Amino acid sequence: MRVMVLGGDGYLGWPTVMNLSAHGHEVMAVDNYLRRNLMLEQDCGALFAVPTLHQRAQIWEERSGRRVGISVGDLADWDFIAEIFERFRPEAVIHYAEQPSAPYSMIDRRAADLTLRNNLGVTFNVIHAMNAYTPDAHLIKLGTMGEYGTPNIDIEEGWIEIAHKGRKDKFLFPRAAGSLYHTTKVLDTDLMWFYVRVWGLRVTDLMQGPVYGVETQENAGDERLYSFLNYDELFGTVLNRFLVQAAAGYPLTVYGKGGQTRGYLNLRDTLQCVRLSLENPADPGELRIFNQFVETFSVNELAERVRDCGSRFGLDVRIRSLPNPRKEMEEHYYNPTHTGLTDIGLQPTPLTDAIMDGMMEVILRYKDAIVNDRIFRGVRWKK
Ligand code: USQ
Repeated sequence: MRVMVLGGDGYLGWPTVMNLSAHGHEVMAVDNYLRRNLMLEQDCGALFAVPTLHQRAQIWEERSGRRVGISVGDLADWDFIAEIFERFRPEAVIHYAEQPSAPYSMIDRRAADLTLRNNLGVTFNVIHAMNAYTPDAHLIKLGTMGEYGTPNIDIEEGWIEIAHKGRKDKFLFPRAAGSLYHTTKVLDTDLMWFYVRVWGLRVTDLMQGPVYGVETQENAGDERLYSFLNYDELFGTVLNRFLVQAAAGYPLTVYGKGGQTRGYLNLRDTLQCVRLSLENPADPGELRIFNQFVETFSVNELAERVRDCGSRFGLDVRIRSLPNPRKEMEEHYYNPTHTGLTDIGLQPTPLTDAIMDGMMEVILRYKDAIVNDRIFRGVRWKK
């Protein structure tokens, strides 16, 4: 298929570009380097330098013999997005092109404004570009499990049937996001649901949990094709952060009581989920929602697993509870359904000791590049 990957430079975007290319799809990666620029602006460099998109495409072509298209520009700009849609005419669009950090969105008014405008503005333009140029194409949009929050009932896969005063209907599962970033994903879902109803678009919305990992089938052994490995408070996800903290001898930064439970998945499984969604598309007029994670852990459980991993490498890993800079429940019920992706073929990659040790080996190679000051700065949800 002809597939456009929006946000093709990101932590998930670039591995997706290579994965789809390796599976024979014709891929165009689009990005405006927003994440790179925010990392520069906030002094949040990743653990190792990552080549530009054009350089990555060239390295990928040398390695695989496959060519991917690159387009650098801002998808919030209608002229730019209209031009690339008209030229490439995608059969499917994978939309990752959003400011992805919850803490970034909570820094101040300016960061919140950028997050809101960018995320909603891009989703809005993508919907309009698809309707104008490729109305039959399939939109695969990255949402987040954080759209649901942590309700005291089981979380269904996107939808819930409600019986009320003797009548029944199906609704989007109630949302209660925990940051402005997560709230933009809720608004994205509503925007897409509206246009699915009125224009009959076909959409898959992936409610993804925090991702960990760096090596995939396509980049194994070639560090030039690795994804960003962020360990800073803004752009690093918790397990990646804890492994880097362990390598640096920095006590693991458990926020509050550490009972916060989320659904996690390996980067390799993100690639499977996105490709399976692509190859088994939603129907026209359907908003299909999958809960995209493999297993749940509390922050305390992850910290203990990282401490055990560290001891296998002779590291003395300490765990420290910090006052929680976020506003979130630290002890709660959490039982989300997640059968949709396994039904279409996901083969989960659980978090084994071997997987953790593989990540630790990569991180230890770059141990000297870790800047401790980047690890914690305490962006508070409420000032
Ligand atoms: N946490 C700590 N210590 C840390 C970092 C995080 O205790 O040093 C805790 C957080 O308070 C939270 C949990 O670990 O309870 C997960 O935090 P995270 O930073 O890994 O994840 P989050 O900010 O929720 O965002 C990440 C991605 C985001 C995605 C989301 C899925 O950055 O793009 O949407 O995971 S979910 O968490 O299910 O909403």
